[in-house]
Amino acid sequence: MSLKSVKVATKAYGDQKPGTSGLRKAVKVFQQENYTENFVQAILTALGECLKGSKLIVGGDGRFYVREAVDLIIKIAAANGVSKLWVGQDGILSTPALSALIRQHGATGGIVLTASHNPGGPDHDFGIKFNIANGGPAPDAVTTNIFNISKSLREYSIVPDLAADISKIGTQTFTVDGRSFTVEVIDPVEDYLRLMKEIFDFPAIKQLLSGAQTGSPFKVLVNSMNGVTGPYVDRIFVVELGAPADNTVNTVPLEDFGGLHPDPNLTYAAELVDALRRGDYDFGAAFDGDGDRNMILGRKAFFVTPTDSLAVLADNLDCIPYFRRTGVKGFARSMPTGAAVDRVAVAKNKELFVVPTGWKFFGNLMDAGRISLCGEESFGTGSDHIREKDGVWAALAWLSIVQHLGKPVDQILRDHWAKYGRNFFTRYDYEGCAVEPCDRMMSELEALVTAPGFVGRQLTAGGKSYTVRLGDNFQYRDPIDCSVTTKQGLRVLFEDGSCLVFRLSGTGSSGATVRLYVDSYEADPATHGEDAQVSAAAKPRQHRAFSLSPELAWETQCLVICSIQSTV
Ligand code: VG1
Ligand code: CO
Repeated sequence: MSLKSVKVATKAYGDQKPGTSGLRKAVKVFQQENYTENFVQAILTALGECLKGSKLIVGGDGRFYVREAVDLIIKIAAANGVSKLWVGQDGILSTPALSALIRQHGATGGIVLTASHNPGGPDHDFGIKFNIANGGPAPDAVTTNIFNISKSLREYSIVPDLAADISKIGTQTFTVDGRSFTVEVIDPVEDYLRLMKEIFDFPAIKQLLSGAQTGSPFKVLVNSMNGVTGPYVDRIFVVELGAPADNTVNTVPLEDFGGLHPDPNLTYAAELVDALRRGDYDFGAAFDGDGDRNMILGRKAFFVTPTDSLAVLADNLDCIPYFRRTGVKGFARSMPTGAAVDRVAVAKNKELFVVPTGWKFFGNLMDAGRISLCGEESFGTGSDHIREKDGVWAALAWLSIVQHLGKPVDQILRDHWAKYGRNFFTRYDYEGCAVEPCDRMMSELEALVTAPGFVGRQLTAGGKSYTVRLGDNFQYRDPIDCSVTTKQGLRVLFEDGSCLVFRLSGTGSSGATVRLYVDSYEADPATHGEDAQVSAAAKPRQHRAFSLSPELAWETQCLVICSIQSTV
């Protein structure tokens, strides 16, 4: 069938500025006239000379509006001279699977439809993210270009009559403006599964789960929170690794995540935490809406903080076949992430990089072969097998370590702390704040922490004294392309390695979210059994700083400043 593209006049929107991870807004914003069309056109236009004949991967986390968006992307891509799209069946692809597919097919890039851990449904959030040819989120230069194009867009191109069926696996070819345009609908799980099997020793993990290794089954509970990982988890854990079917839950991706907030942390994955507390499971894992975040629990809901998870993985990577093949390169973490991995890097004589928040900052380091493993405190862990963080990969990596060491999760952590000391890490989020007072708070805090004389001050909390080593607004110079990214969060670093960080979130769909990160280091084994949130070292600073209502951004600001000043 021969089809023709048309140009449609549109008015530019001024708010299509991608944040930490793509453009995230309420569904209703994307449903405005031409809003989604404009942004998709801006992404394609930004490809410049690479656009004609380009090949893209398209898919999303199954949330409300993914199908509509996939349909628009197909029609707009066809009109813009894209030659081929690989689309996940029914529009489903986890973020890590999409990253893997870009690399596998040598695609020009990919379009990821997700607002990650933000709730889904007609009254909640949607998002569009562009990933580049290495499989990773577009770096700032690309997203800035997309934003600039979106601000002056006058028209977009579309093939209104192109009807591709994304419910059936197979290839559909169309002739558009005399050119050939192919849509290949693929199984979302198949290629990802193959990659996991190349990375991990599936038979060994299977033996661990079945009990063939130790004489008693190692019982796992995996909760997909009604997000995109469901099909991956069922296939990998039940079909391939032989876990009983009832050891995976919430594995049907739902448009509204069944009303869940698909963010795998102690608050929102309470269902998993409760089940582990009550039951006799050895291991629990939960993932976010798009499958790139993970939470790991041990017996009786023993919580592995992402900061510790990264450090333990770093310490044990060579028990995973992939890393035995590739060798273990350096490690990296985002700036607010606790510094536990830093000590592993020192012990193993590996390079350690500290980058701004957001996975896009790890891509260059991986492409250059400088790092094997990286992570963020926000439940993101991943390696250079792809260029996104990867929830299911993290769970399999943990199972590999448990299998290899022959120790349960809690014991692995205790042994790790005994060897390296422990970082007590906590993050506080103050959501739904007004933008202006938060901006004011950040600029006043910046003045305070960068003032002459701040370095060297003694701050005391809980009877312990901390000397300020550095106060700044974090700036990052990429060691590979030398690009400089400024204003990535206010840091107060102390001489013992403890650290306070304040930053504004870049993933909210409205208003401002203030994040406070507290990382305290304790070498003393007597403290290691404590819960991170009541650690002697961490608690006073956190609670003195933020004892008022989070909605009161201005008061919060006063308190933060008071807390720092009053301890001087
Ligand atoms: C948050 C996290 C950050 C993560 C980002 C995307 O960003 O803090 O570490 O990379 O979400 O995660 P922010 O700007 O709100 O702090 V996801 O799972 O959305 O792709
Ligand atoms: Co996510």
